[in-house]
Amino acid sequence: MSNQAVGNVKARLMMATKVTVLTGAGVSAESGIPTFRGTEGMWQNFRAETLATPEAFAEEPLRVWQWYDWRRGLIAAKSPNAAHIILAAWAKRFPQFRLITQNVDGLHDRAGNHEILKLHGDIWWLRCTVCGEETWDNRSPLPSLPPRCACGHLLRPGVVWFGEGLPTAIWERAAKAAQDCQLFFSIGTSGLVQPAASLPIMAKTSGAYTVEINVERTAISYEMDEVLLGPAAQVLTELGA
Ligand code: BJW
Ligand code: ZN
Repeated sequence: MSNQAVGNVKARLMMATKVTVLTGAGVSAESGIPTFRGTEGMWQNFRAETLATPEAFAEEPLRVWQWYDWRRGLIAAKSPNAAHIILAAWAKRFPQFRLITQNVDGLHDRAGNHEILKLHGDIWWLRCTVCGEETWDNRSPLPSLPPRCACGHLLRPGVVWFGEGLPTAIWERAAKAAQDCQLFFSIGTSGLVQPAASLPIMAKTSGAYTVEINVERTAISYEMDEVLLGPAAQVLTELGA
């Protein structure tokens, strides 16, 4: 990451009024939460592709719930890092700031961001598979697995699995936020999972200056105006709150 590249982005930040940020698992890596892909990308020896699916839950709800309960415990013991904290400061700094996240860990909330566009849901919400009732439950571990709704049926994690559609209203707001900004940041995401990975491209084709922050180049780097290579907490600290 060159000083000139950081200087370019800092100058853009000084001028900007409309900023949109998309985050992925890499933003929480420095909090000690594993990412999904790459060499470190493993959750208790399982890949998301094998457990984060409706088929896996239909076949083995207990096994899927054991994985989520374990992850909830791990996340509960971690704290937001400098990257989360700077993004919370940016929400106050820019007249129009939109935060879109693929993360389900709730660390952006804990850092102080509000109105987060959560594309893939939230691990602290549970949803009934039959009546649809949603409950927020941060008990860790959960008292019994798999958890059940008051109506007696299975609860599932309130997250979006492969093959499931994203919440429509949130997706529409995220697409609008990508299309209506001057500066768009893609931070700590591999850019492999759709439709989230299309947001940086939507921002660019709508005229935004696009910046990627990641420890390595990704599937979407070639589309970005600037690629700042480095850990998100360090790069965002250099860009400043
Ligand atoms: C750092 C760092 C540091 C590390 N600092 N950086 C074929 C082609 C195209 C699309 C498809 C296809 N086949 C199927 C699809 C669709 C599918 C998809 O995209 N699949 C691809 C994998 C091929 N998408 C879907 O199914 C989505 N729904 C959909 O498309 O609906 C329409 C539809 C309906 C019916 C049928 C078909 C389509 C839903 C996707 C849901 C994703 N869910 C998960 C699990 C959420 C719940 C949970 O957590 O358990 O979401 S999967 C997982 O991936 C999770 C993440 O949010 C998501 C994205 O991952 P992310 O955040 O990018 O993490 P990583 O690990 O990939 O990358 C981390 C990055 O950080 C790396 O780049 C590191 O270098 C970097 N890094 N440390 C900065 N310190
Ligand atoms: Zn129910």
